Amino acid sequence: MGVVNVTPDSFSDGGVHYDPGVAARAARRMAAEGAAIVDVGGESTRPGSNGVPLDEELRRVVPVLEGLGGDVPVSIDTAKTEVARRALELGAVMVNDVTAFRGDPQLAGVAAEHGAYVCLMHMQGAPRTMQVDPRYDDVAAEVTSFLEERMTFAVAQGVREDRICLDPGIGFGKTVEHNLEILRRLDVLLALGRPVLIGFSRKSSLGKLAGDPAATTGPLSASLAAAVAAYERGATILRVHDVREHVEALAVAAALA
Ligand code: HH2
Repeated sequence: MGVVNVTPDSFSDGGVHYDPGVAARAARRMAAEGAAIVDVGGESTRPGSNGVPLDEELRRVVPVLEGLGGDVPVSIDTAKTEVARRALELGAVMVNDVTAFRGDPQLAGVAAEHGAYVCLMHMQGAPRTMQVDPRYDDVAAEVTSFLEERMTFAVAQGVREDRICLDPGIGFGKTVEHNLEILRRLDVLLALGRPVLIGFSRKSSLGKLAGDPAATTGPLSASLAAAVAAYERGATILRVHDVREHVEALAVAAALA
């Protein structure tokens, strides 16, 4: 899954794809490089962020979807029903909601109506404060039971279970150690029987592990290592900013598997 952030302020690529033409070209390039799906988002969820109003989010993402004209499989990264509805009408095939339908419960019904794929992600707290002091007794078990409950909710709203993938939400209310523990014990989440998506690409934990305690992003080298490790532990969807490099790394990992 390639990432196209149509935002001025995303943590690693803010502003790069803010122009809709540039964003659509990036999405096409990612698909050509081997991304099976491209995740288009108009709202940064980086630690400390406050969110954007509906009209601004629509203004960012709608021209990108129009520019793609349904040529590239698109996942819409949003927690807002209206944004998801417009995106699905314009050909998006998946809804990626980092609130797992808690932000806007009606979003589930809209995804169901369109027969869309859905990604449900775990987050402790909200982006503005989630990294202040995240705590768990057992992070793998707590993330898994949360996602199991959200999956039950989604299915009750009409989303087909076989359309759902689950994401432990790397960096969303989690310390470096929590993120590592989730990957080490990914089997706990995999036991729910749904495909697992991991988004470790460029996240600050990787920069910290690579030696900079004040890092706010992580390098490509560390992102590749995390993606391969996640793949080897059973993740089948990797959300990444640098598609070509990840496709190459994962091709080698797959050949060795
Ligand atoms: N991470 C980000 C955004 N959306 N969605 C899922 N399912 N999983 C993730 O790990 C995930 C996500 C944050 O990364 P990015 O989009 O690059 O940054 P920002 O939120 O600052 O736009």
